[in-house]
Amino acid sequence: MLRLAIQKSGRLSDDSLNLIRECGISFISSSLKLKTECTNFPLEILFLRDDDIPGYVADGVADIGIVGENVLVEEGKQELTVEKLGFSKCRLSLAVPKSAEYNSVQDLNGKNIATSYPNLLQAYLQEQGVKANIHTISGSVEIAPSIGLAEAICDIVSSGSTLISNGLKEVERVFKSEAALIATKELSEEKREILEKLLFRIHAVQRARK
Ligand code: PRT
Ligand code: ZN
Repeated sequence: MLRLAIQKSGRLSDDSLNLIRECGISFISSSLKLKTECTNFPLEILFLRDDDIPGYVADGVADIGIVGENVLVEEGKQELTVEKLGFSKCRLSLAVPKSAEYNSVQDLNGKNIATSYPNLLQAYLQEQGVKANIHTISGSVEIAPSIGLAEAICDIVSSGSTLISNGLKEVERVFKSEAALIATKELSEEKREILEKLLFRIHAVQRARK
């Protein structure tokens, strides 16, 4: 039996479960259960916080998982990637108050930037030769400029409407992300075969969607 970790409840959950269902795999899901065994395929599903998924897969507690590349790369676990899945597309962007004068990323030198993605942001700033102070906060990043915590933020953007409603404008795209299938490094022969079967079905679903 192969163990798959997916997000319990959030932006990845529905698309992750739909993908499994479209693969013809049946299971009973209840919002109270943290794991479920599929009835017609050797797969067990664990429901976790998305941030915990790369660690569980790296440690082999789960064999495979579905997680956003933003979380995966932030946690330094991109080597677990098997393939991109094409949903939950978003970007990690820098934004400043819409009234702020902004010409280039160099304007962020010496500024305070609030983010939940300090590693991705640091790598980007370093590449651009910018030295800024990164303030790591776990949520509500968009309010940081209006409460005086930072002059800029670096957060996930999809439609852009959250930035607009908080009086911010997107100025740089730091990282492009989508959901990815990840797998632990050491899979037994038996589990590798199940993964191959699952990938075969995923590819068929993806072809049918095109
Ligand atoms: O509880 P748990 O820790 O599992 O979930 P979470 O709250 O950490 O994550 P969740 O469910 O919000 O997002 C899961 C994953 O979905 C992220 O890691 C991304 O890979 C992906 N994703 C896709 C998004 C978005 N789109 C998105 N729009 N993650 C977050 N957002 C947020 C963003 O943080 C901002 O607050 O939505 C807001 C911006 O949206 P727009 O459309 O207004 O631009
Ligand atoms: Zn999370």
